[in-house]
Amino acid sequence: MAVPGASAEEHERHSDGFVHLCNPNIAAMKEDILYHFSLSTRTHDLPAMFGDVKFVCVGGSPSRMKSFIQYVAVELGLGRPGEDYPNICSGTDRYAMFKVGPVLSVSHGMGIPSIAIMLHELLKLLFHARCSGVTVIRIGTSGGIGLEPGSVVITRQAVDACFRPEFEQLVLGKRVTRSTDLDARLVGELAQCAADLNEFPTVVGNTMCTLDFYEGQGRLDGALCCYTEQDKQEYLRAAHEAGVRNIEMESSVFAAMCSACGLPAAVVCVTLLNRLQGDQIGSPHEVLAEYQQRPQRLVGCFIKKRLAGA
Ligand code: R2B
Ligand code: URA
Repeated sequence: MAVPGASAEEHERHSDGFVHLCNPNIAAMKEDILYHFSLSTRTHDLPAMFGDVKFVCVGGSPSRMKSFIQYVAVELGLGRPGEDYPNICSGTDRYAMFKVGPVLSVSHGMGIPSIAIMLHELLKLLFHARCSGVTVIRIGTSGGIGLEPGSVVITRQAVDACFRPEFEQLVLGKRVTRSTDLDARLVGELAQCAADLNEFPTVVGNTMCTLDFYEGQGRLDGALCCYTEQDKQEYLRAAHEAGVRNIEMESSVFAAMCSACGLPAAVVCVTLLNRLQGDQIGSPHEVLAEYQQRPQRLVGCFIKKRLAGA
């Protein structure tokens, strides 16, 4: 079953800037428990806590999302270096969430199932909080194809392991396919920020989203491997031919869910290695730590520019 593209009516509904859940059941619920955030509409005043959110940045690790909020607080003149920000989801260790001013930073763990659970609850949180005009950006790490390690990729299109711009999920035992459209205007704005910053190589390209880090990304160094170096090279070169410049594990469902709920979304990932040259991530810790700050710096610049109305 393919879910067709948005109708004119749906488009109109989406362009009012509010979050539109694609679920008629939610409005009828007396209480909505966001279990994996340890938040609820009964015990928390979500509009008061989150109503002013305009930018949501999501990324894999809790510590990276905490350091992002500390970085962005200083950049926006809303905090001092080293200032501490409490984890809003301290009642659970599934995800971590931090906020400063209009910016929310949330961890999502690794892989499609983990980010999908987080996104269901995040989209409902933004809906219950009556947020409007929210932009969502995933900042993360990836493996590059034919790029110098440390390059940043702004995703034009998230594609699956067959290079299709689709996210497929089994719902009630049937295949449901959703498109993985990302916001073209956001891509342009982020590319402009990268050019203004001029601090690291940045490209716009397709991002392949896989179900696994090892065999799913054609690595030869997992516990299982049923192909040769030549097979791997052919696959990665075919991906490159299809416009793929990096590989990670969350972009497709991220794009599909944000787009379905009417939220402009972008994916900005740094590449930790060039997969045409190897599989192991062997750069020193300090080098990798600096690489991981690159998407943060780019998105920090974007938020600052947006808030300045530029
Ligand atoms: C990038 O890095 C993680 C795997 O190491 C995964 O979450 C991803 O998308
Ligand atoms: N994350 C991935 O998913 N793949 C890589 O190669 C590196 C980081």
